[in-house]
Amino acid sequence: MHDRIRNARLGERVMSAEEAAALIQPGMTVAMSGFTGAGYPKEVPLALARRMEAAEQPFRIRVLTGASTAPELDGALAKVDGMELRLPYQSDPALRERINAGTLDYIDIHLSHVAQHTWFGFFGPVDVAVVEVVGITEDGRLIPSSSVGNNKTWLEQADKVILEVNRFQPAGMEGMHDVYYGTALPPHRRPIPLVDPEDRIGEPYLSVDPEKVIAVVETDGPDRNSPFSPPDESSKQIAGHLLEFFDHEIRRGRLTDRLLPLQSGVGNIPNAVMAALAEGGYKGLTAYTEVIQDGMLGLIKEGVLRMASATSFSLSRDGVDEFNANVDFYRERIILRTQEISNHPELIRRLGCIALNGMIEADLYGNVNSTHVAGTKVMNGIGGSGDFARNGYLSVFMSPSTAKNGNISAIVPMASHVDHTEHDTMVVITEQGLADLRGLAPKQRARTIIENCAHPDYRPMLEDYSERAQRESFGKHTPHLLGEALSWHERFVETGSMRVPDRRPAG
Ligand code: 0RQ
Repeated sequence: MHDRIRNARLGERVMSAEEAAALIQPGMTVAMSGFTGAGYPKEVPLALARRMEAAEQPFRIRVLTGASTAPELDGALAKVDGMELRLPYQSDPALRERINAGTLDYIDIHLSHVAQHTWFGFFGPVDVAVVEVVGITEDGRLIPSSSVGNNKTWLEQADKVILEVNRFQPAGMEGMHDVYYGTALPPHRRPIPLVDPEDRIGEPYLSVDPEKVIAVVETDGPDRNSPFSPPDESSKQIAGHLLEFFDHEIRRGRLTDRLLPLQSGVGNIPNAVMAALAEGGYKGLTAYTEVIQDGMLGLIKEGVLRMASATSFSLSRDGVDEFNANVDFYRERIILRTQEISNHPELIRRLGCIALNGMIEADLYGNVNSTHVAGTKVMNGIGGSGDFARNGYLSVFMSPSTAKNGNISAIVPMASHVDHTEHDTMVVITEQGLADLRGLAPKQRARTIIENCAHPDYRPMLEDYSERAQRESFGKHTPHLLGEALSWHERFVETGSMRVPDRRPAG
């Protein structure tokens, strides 16, 4: 393992995951690496969960991360009820269950805010950082892993540091990262000198004060590597509407055939969009985004994408094999940055990103709910969607028009939880079609969304609501029937369907 731990002083701190986990005390705030299932510590959280399970006196910790992690971290700690607080974005089923049962506090904040809120002291002191790295250089710098996330902040803000050096991650990643050390606190901030997605403004290594490193643990395991499923029919239709829209914007002279730097969420629809871009004959595009999925590797290989800037990978096992086999090629075309830079509002606004994100529901006026089913039950979290939607050149939200076998309409009278206000939403797409809301007033927005995006089963109900709201609403600027606006969600919670009983298909 010494080729991965080249610093003699830190090499002396090597110990087992159990010994390292024993250094974490009850009630501590522990900042962990990890973003969308990549670059999270693989063994110390598991050892800590085992210790929690065996403990006579139950204890819990507060956990801060980059974004979602994996069963070995979020899942293991949630199962032993080991977290009293978790932030930000998560997607683990066991953790989600606990959060929705109300037994642990989950704070869902914009991913660009996490580092600076830590620096501002909003979460209190950070006791320990547990950070996965690919290796340690002779002079003690850290080679970042498959995600950078908030690691710079964790290493600087934590009192003590535990490093996991993961031999499974390819050594060839060295040189791929760009860690910017120029951020300061208000009122001393300066412009961030990045004007192109391919600019390198920092260093390829993370720095750590060696005095703070209390343990180094050797690991050898893969990331979460969720399997990749080919796009389904409705995702393909949504991607088709988006590409037609791009063509329209190019014809109008508002975009060129190089588009603008793309930000794309994770999941089936973004994958379909990536596949469609390749089929659409695009070349030389760039991505300024958070996550690189399998689809983006393919686009880089084909030259559709000239380069991609992100903070993390989220690859399937096949994607990892492809990346590892061609790491020298991808290192020249991919830059992984800290998440405060990948998601920075100043940079997203300057670059003019095209923000492409999924949603749970949108209402008649374009308020978007990305996070809470029936306004109360969290799915994942806002992630970076708000950073990009508020600040991008274009902000697009996409979803199938119905969920749960047609029992839920993704277009509702009033959003039951608002992550992105009507002011942040420019385009809504479902498999039914695309609503371009730019330059439209509220009543025009409602008409466009109903006509283009609503499923035919729900369209008459939405038209009926909208017409009555326009007649009877207290104020007529953004018409609503306040007693009825959330009745669709109420009906779903009570009956399992948003349909009114006499409109349900027979049988
Ligand atoms: O439920 O898992 O039980 O089958 O939500 O829905 O259609 O598979 O779509 O995977 O793209 O997720 C908004 C959750 C969409 C995601 C959301 C149910 C549906 C299914 C998943 P099942 P799909 P996706 C970059 C940007 C916020 C963060 C973000 C998300 C499950 O896109 O988390 O954008 N976005 N980050 O059945 C009830 C509805 C529903 C619904 C969908 N209206 N009511 N359930 N579902 N719509 C990444 C990061 O920032 C890290």
